[in-house]
Amino acid sequence: MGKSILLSILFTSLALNANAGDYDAAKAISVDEYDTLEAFDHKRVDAHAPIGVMGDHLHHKSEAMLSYRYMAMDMRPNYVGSDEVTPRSQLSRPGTGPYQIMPLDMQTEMHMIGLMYAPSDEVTLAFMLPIIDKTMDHLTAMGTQFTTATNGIGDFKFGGLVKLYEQENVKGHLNLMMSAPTGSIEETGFVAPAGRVIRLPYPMQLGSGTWDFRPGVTFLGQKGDFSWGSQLLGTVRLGENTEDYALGNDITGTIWGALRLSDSLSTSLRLSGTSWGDIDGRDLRIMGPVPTADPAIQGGERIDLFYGVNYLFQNGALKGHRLAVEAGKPLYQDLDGPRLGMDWMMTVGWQKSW
Ligand SMILES: [Cu+2]
Repeated sequence: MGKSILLSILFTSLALNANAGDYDAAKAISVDEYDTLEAFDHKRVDAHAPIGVMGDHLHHKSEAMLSYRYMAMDMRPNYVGSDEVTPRSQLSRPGTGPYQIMPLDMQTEMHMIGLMYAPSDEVTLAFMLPIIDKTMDHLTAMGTQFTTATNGIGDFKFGGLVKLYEQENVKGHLNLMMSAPTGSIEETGFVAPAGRVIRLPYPMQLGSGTWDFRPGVTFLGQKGDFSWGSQLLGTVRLGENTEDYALGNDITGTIWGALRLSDSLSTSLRLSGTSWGDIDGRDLRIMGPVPTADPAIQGGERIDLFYGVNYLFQNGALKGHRLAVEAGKPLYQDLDGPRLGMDWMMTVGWQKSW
């Protein structure tokens, strides 16, 4: 069931984008009908997507925007397929089963600094630098617990958003982003059962280690106090990293609708479906009787539902500043596993353009 919903989200965001591309055909409809459509308003509060969506809008020539996002997520419990499993049910004594250590939960916090600049009306350049903080708690077969933590900069993203078309109240663009391997993939930590400092498993590393291409297509529309959008975005790993592996490719489709409650305030609902692959290759320094060290069980798919609020200051010293928050929970997840599933995600952001 979950798989068919995931496929329909991916398909719908693709179909909406493809349809939007055919918008020229709308010129065939009567001028009267056309006149009822107002031009897309780039300044209204819901002209920006829910804050959890990246690369959602273009800027006009010579405009720049600075943004800051704080993102937090909590992962728990463990899943095998779409079933929750207890850590204890997966643990066994050495020699009698694969896992003597199981993750209990994981917290990720990210500070994301973004810069956008439009050299023309057709192209907006975008740059993003994440600073990441990760913590994971574990249970051992002996019944003891221990925690590992990593922090530092993640992978620097850069590229362009290229206008496809803009027709009355509907517009679309291509996302052509790259991710540079600036995040560390050599993070270590003291692992109590090993009794020493070792390289930490894949989910605790800060970057992919590879150059990644992140292509996508985004579509936005407005009508009256309602607005909507969709985005299809993928990650393609270009080669292998220095430790002889590549994280799985991924694809995310998302669709949202927003309601403008006033000039300052809008609220949104968003559905997102993601599918990502297993790790290709393996880091020989990442070992251990723990599922996070097995490259072949890291893939999965998930459907998330988000609720968001956008606020745009209309007066005073903060006029033109945007604040937004979005929080979400999975509706469904199917993980190769045993692997920690998502519990909740949240993004708070600030944006200002000049
Ligand atoms: Cu912007």
